[in-house]
Amino acid sequence: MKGGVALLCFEYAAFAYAASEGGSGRPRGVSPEFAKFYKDAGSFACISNPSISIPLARVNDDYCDCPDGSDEPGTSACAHLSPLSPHTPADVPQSGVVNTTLALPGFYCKNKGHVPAYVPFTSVNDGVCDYELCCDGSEEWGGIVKCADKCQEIGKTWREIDAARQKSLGNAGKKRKELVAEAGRLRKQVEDRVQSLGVEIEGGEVKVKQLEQELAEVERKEKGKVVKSGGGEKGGKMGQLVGLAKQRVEELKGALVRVRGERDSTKSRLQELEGVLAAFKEEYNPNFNDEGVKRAVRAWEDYAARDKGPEADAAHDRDLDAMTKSDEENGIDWSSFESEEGSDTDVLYAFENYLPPTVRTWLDQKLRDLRVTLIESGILADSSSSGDESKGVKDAKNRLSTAQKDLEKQKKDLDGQKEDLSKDFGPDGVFRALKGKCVSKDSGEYTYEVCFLDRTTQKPKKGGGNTNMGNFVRVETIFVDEDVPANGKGLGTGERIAMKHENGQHCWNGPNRSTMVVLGCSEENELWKIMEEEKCVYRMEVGTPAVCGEGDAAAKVPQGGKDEL
Ligand code: MAN
Repeated sequence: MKGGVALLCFEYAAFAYAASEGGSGRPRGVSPEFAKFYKDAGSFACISNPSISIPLARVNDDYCDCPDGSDEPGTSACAHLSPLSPHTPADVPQSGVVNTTLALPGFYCKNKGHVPAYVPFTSVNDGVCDYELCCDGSEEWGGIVKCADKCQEIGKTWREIDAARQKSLGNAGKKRKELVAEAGRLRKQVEDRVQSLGVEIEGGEVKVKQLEQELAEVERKEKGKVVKSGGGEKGGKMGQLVGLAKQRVEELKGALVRVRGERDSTKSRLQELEGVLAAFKEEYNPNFNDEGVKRAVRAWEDYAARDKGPEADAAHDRDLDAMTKSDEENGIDWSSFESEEGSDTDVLYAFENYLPPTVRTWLDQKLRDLRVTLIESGILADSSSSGDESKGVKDAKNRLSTAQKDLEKQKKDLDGQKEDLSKDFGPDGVFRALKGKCVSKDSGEYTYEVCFLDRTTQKPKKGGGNTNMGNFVRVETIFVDEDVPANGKGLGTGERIAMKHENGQHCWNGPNRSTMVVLGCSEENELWKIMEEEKCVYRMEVGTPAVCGEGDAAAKVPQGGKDEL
C-alpha cells in the first residue's frame, strides 16, 4: 500500500484540497454525470468494480486503488490505465469483472463561461495549461504552473464561431429537407413506373398470347391449302395462270389495235381508188375506139354493180374501242387474283359458294381439318412445309416476335426499377437526390472526384487518362475519431455514413482500386480530404447536407475540440 511519511503528508494535502472542490460537493475532477458514485459519506466503491470498496479519504489521494481508476478523478495517478472506450457505458458497473480501463472520460473542467470538457488524466498537473480543453486552467491545481481562467474570452470567441456554425447547420438542415423531398419525388417516379410497367406487361402478355394463337391459326390454314401459294411468285399456280392470261390479253389487244389501223388505212386507199375510177368512167371519150380503155370501164361497171358486203358498223367499232381500253378502265383487277391467299380449292371447286354462309364455313373448316389430320398422320404430303413461308405466316411471325421483344424489354425494365427500390439510399433515402452530382478537389499531382452513387476518379493534372478508383456498391456505417478543424469541415468522432466504392482500375502489383467515401455534415457538397491509406486503397472525406441531423458531429463540436466532449 502506501509508504513514506512525506508522501502521506502530500496525499493528505491533496485530499484536503480536493474534498469539496469548488463548493460543488463533488470530489475534484468529477462531472455532474458521475457525481452519484461519490455520494456515500464514508466509503467509495470503484465504479466498474463495485465489490472493491475503499474509505472516501482515499479518493483523490494521488494513489491508484481502483482497477478502473475511478478513485482518482482529480489526479493523474491512474493515467497509466487505458482510456475509456467510446463504446463503454461509463455508468454501468460490470460486477465480477476486473476492469483495467478507465471508468471516467477524464478530468472534468467546469469551464464556467464556456463549455465544460474533460481533459485526459495525463494532462492533470503536467505543468502545461491545456486551454484548448480546460479554459479555466483547473487541471493545473498542483501549483507547478499558474493557469489563469481564460473561459470568458475563449468562450466569447467560441460562441461567435458557434453562432456561425449553427446558422450554417440551420441552412444545411433546410437543404437536407429539400434533398429528402427531392429523393421522395424521385422514388415516387420509380414506384409509378413499376406500376405502369406492371400494366404494360399484363397487356403485353395478352398480346403475345393472341399473336401466338394467330400464328398457329395462320400456319394451320397454310397447311390446309391444296394448291400451295409459291413463295416468291405471286399467287402460286393460280397466280401463274392469271399472269399468263393477262399477258395473252395484252398481246391480243395489241394485235387488234394494229389490225384496226391497217383496216382503216386500206379502207381510205380503196375509197381514193374508187373515186379515181369513177371519175375515169365519167370523163373518158367513148368515141375513141380504144379496146383497153373500154375493157377497163366495163370491169369498173361490173365491180361497182357488185354487192359491197357489210357496211362499217359504228356499234361494232365502239365494241372494239371498249376492248382496247386499259384494264383499270375496264375494271379488271388482276392483282386481286394474283394475291389470292385463300385455298385454291375455293376457286376450283366454287360449288361451296352456292351453299348458305354458315354451312359453307363449317364445310370449309371440316375440309381443312381433314386435310391437316391427313398430313399429321402422314397420309398426305405437307405441301406447306416444303418451300418458303407464305407472306401471311411471315407477317404473323414478325408481329409475334416484335411483341415478344417488347415484352422482354418491359420485364427487364421492371426488374431494374424493382432493384432500384430495394437499394439502400441512406437515411430517408436521401442519397437518391445526390445521384448525378459530383464534387472534386486538387491534391498532389491529381484532381480527385467523387460522383455520388456512381464512381470515384483520379485525374492527372499534367494530362493523361483518368483512373477509376472504384464504383459505388453500398452505403455503410463506420466509426471515425478525428479532430474537426476550426472551420468545422471534418468528420469528428462517432458513427458516420460512408459510401463504399469497389472494383476500380487494377493497381499494378496490387488490388483493384477502391475508395471509402466518409460523409460529414456540411452546408454544401464538398470534397474535404483525400488519403491513400494503402496502395490503391483510398479514403475521401466529403461534406454534404444529406447527412446533417441529430447526432451529427458538426452540431456539437466546441472550438477545435472533440465532439464527444
Ligand atoms: C498511380 C496512382 C496512385 C497509385 C499508383 C499505384 O500512380 O493511382 O494513387 O498508388 O498508381 O501504382
